[in-house]
Amino acid sequence: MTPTPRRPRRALFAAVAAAALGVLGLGATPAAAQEWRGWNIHAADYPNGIGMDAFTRLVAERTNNRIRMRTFHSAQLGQQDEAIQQMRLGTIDFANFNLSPFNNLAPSTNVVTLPFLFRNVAHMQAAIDGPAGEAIARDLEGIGIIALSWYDAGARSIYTTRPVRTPADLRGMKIRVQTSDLWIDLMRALGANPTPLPFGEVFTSLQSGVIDGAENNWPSYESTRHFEVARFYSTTEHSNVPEVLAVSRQRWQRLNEADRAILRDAARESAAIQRRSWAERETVSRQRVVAAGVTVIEIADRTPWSALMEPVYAKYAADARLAALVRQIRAMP
Ligand code: BDP
Repeated sequence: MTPTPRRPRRALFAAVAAAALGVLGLGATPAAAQEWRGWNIHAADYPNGIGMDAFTRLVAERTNNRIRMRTFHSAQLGQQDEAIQQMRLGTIDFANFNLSPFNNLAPSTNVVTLPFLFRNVAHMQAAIDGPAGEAIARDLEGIGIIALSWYDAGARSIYTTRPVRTPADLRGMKIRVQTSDLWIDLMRALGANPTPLPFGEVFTSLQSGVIDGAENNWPSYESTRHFEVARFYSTTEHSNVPEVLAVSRQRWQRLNEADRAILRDAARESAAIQRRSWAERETVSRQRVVAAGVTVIEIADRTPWSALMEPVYAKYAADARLAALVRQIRAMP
């Protein structure tokens, strides 16, 4: 049967209009037409991409494809700060973010960014799966972002173009940080010259000498190839800030309770997958950079570093609510 020419055109117009309204967050897109756009800063084969792909697969299976999600890996939808704005506006539907870029927007994220707060990964996980996660989820909801689960991001350490063994070696060096006041103050307290830059600009900035170093975990140091230009990795392990898998509140508000439960479960399962993959990738990444000739400077005693962090705690954990959260985290077994 040949359709009349009018019908498809009208259907096409309706679909385009529905999509446009959906993008603008103005109208309810029919459930059958849901196609969610996801943001990921990392490549698809990074543990976070593996976690996100598990999330979207589980949601598609459990909703019989009513909710189809597509993750745009490798920052195809923009850099981190733009992506956060787009999530808040509802033009990006879901994403995985490190919690540091929320420091200036959601106060409790400062707590889990604080230097030398967590004793180890298990301590960090207990905090983020417990009281810290609850506080952060509330703050994020207030800015239009619904936290569903928490991903690991290991310990962050400083890497540079010249060897750094003590805070004195860092003096005056330009070190890239994420866009966050806490990070700027933290680097300043260590004696460095903090330089906020988007993640995607770090490689060329190291190459051209705009910065002398940056700080990150093993997998990011390796996957971005920063190790090719910053050849010294000092294991300062100064922060264990975790990550969130989140959905835009605009989308969330249009879901019924049953679908919300499906998303929450899928997100939790994806976090378990991400965390397993993370633990493996940390080892592999370290081995890869060492094989590529990077000098690893083991910081055996971190006291000279943590001793300088007093002003950061005084400023970012001073507020009664946040100070109580810090105490609660420290008291965790
Ligand atoms: C990585 C995080 C990523 C951040 C990046 C950074 O996974 O979300 O954007 O660090 O330093 O470890 O910007």
